[in-house]
Amino acid sequence: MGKNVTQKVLESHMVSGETVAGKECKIRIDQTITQDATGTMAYLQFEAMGVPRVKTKLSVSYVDHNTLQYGGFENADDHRFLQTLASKFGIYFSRPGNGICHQVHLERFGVPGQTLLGSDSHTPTSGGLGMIAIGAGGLDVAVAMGGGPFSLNYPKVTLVNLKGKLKAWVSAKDVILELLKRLTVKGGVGKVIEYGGPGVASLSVPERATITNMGAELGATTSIFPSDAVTKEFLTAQDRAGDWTEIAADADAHYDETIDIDLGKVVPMIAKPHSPDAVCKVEELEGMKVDQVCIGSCTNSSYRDLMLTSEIFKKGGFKVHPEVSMTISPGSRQVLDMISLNKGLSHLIEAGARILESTCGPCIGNGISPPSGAVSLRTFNRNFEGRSGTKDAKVYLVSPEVAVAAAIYGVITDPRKLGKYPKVKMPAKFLIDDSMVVPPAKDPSKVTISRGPNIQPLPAAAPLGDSLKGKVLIKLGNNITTDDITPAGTWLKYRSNVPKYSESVFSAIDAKFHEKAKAAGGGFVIGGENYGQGSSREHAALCPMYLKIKAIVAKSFARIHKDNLINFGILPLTFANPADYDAIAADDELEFNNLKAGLHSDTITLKNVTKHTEIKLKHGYSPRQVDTLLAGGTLNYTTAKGK
Ligand code: MIC
Ligand code: SF4
Repeated sequence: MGKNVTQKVLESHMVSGETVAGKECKIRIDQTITQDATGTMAYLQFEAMGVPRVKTKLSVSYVDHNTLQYGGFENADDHRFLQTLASKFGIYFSRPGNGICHQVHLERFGVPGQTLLGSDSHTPTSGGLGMIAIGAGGLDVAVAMGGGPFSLNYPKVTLVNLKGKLKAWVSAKDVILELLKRLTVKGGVGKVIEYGGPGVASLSVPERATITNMGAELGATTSIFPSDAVTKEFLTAQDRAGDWTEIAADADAHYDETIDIDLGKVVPMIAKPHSPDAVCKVEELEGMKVDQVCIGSCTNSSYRDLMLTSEIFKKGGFKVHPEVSMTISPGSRQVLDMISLNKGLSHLIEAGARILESTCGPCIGNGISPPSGAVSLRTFNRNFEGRSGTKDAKVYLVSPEVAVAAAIYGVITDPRKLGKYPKVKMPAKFLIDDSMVVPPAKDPSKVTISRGPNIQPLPAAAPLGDSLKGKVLIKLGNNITTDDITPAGTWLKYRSNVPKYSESVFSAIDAKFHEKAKAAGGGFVIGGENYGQGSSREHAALCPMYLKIKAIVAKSFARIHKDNLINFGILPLTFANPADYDAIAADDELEFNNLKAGLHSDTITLKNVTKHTEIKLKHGYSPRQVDTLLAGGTLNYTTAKGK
């Protein structure tokens, strides 16, 4: 039988394991990326491994999250640490201002057919180029930089069969919002979403990247497009024609499931607060007053997106509505430079838009928090409650077309009412200037790593005993995000300081959580479905580990977070019978006995001492994961194995 694109790339990188969906396998990683908010921990872990130079084909350390460097020395110190460390260990360093890691990587480094592992959940953006690009915790990325393989459950492959062509005022964002509506934030778990069919050829690489980027919101392992003539054209325009290879699914390729989307039938869509899958048609919300519009983020900040925005303002002679605050963050310095040279930027400034740096900015709650109770329309990928920095803000996710229409009229407006749709041509040649990417030092012995006081040593986990006892410190509902566990925004500057950052754990839900956990000497957390969705930040495991949380019992887990918990020696356990979720309350005293036997057999019995009941739990760990947990996490496990 023929192979699909996913199988072709995965199987050419297979190190061990079976190509059977759900079974653990190991793949070789060609490239890695990190960003500053996850990078410091990843590199501290890499350093602890004692490998003198990275063993990948290419590793890039980006600074794009905390570029404002506000309120003190912390971020700037972190950036100095990252730059010196990159230089010493053979890593390229993309300086603050060069752009958002995923956009820059797509433009300048991604290679069709290769594998990419990144310490950011939107790493699948490069799937738009035909890469298998996976988001993971920093520790997994550190292992890959050291030449170790990446372990994952071999995925099911879903074909999204595209036919037809998008109509005017409808764009790639609407396609992925349509999929989120159909599949929900759990719909992609354990799967690679592969795009195929005759409609693929009508989408440019940046449009494909908008779609693969938000595959992260489906919970998918990754998303991928074939590498075709459109890919070749894009790479040629980036002066990288030599990086292109064709990757197409065989005519008789097998897929585990197929979803059909007629691009011609997709209409402008919008995700309502507070979940990327709360999607409806824009026309259903027309007329709602809008206070803020933000265009940017790794989802929608390409040359095409910004030129389109600019052209809409220019052609219609429109201005930003006086009651709307509109911001634009270009995805990369290349985008910013190009729109400034062709005057696209001037039209945005003339229209009244506020121009921000080429960085994540408001997407991660770094500034531009909306006013109380405000409605904010953003071209971003996440609208979790409080992520914008304003707890009661109502954030909606939209395409650039829908964003501009709202910025002009001050109310949610179907963009199809804006008249003639401007055409943005992809440039035949992009402006190439890699001078803000610093290559590593030729002589590493001359580089001293700079460490400011914000860089605190990594906390260590203890090996797992045979029994655990403690209280339920908090009981939570479904779809708890890693933003809920370890928030970003004003806490971001403590990403390199785990003792301080642990004070943020669950702070938006229970401000006293960390004090309670410390007073109890640790304990347990109960969660619902899809616990730990969203960001890949391993701090959502590291900080609870620091607070001595020993196990999380939930109905189900998001992939990256489950791996992060195991990496840091916390047991992610699921209810054998999900109804047992109701049999545990906050403050109940729990006991786990015979853990070692249970870990080897996939059945663990939990005693609810308070309620005098017993509950059966499952875990589904691979033998490697069992050994990792017994050792107290990946660092202990690899040290013990002498790796
Ligand atoms: C995000 O979009 O939530 C982030 C910030 O990029 C995270 C990484 C982080 O928390 O540092 C992600 O997506 O993994
Ligand atoms: Fe940055 Fe937002 Fe993309 Fe995360 S989702 S990498 S914060 S732009």
